[in-house]
Amino acid sequence: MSIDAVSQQIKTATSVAVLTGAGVSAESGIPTFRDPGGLWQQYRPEDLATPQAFQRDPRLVWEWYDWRRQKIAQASPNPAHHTLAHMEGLVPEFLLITQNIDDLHGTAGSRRLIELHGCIWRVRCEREGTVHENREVPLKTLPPRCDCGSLLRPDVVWFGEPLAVETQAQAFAAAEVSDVFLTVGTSAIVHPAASLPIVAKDRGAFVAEINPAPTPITPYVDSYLQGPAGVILPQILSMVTQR
Ligand code: BJW
Repeated sequence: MSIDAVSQQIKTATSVAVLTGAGVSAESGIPTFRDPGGLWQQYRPEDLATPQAFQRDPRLVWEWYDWRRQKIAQASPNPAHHTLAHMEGLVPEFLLITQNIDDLHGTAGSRRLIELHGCIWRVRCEREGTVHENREVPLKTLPPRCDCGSLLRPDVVWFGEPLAVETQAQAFAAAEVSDVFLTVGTSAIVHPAASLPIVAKDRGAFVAEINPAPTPITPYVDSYLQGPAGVILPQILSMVTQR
């Protein structure tokens, strides 16, 4: 099915939910995880994105996050982020569910937004569990510490950790009631996020995928639009806003 068909579905929808992944920020110069040259080709997730890795070597983990913070700080939202920010005003019920921690959707103006895997600009005290914003780039002290003396960690979700209960519930509730569900720039292999399009499809939503490469869910979607999000999403928006 074509861009036109997806646009028509959005035009008549009451409820639209969108799941985004690292591919949405690729055109802003932020590396993805699993593409050729992606982060997981250079680094092992076991060394950098698990609670065990942080316990073993908090400095190493923070050096990696500090490097990523520097890259993200220099990046700007691209047409995919801007289009999704615009789209939330066109549909009665809209929720943008991102796996990205870079806050580029927020910077682009998205407000009906949930960050499933946390945010790189927040830190959490290991002892007290308190969370606060920290945008210092680069960080002066590695690893950073809380006023209480305990280690601070990035407020992100690592492998083997549960997602925030309320955030996950909101995402699944939106998938269940959506008329249209878009999955954009994600390899759709990390759960529970990867279950969202399947849940939406099972509940009767029209599911469309935007990605230059097919993923494990491509055979199940109603429309696979092959290409970069920064090109395809603006084309969809332009058709949705056409009289
Ligand atoms: C473009 C493009 C362009 C390129 N335009 N597109 C069920 C089955 C099997 C395993 C599990 C399961 N349930 C849970 C698990 C275990 C695990 C998991 O899913 N493992 C899989 C690898 C198999 N899940 C977890 O551990 C999760 N926790 C959990 O389930 O807890 C349960 C629990 C309950 C109670 C107690 C304890 C536990 C947590 C997952 C956390 C993921 N964390 C990371 C890193 C942290 C954040 C960070 O530092 O950034 O999150 S991993 C990494 O993968 C990151 C991403 O958010 C996530 C998803 O990746 P994404 O976004 O899809 O990126 P890529 O690179 O994979 O794909 C990019 C795509 O873009 C590609 O398809 C390109 O083609 C495309 N693209 N350019 C559009 N221009």
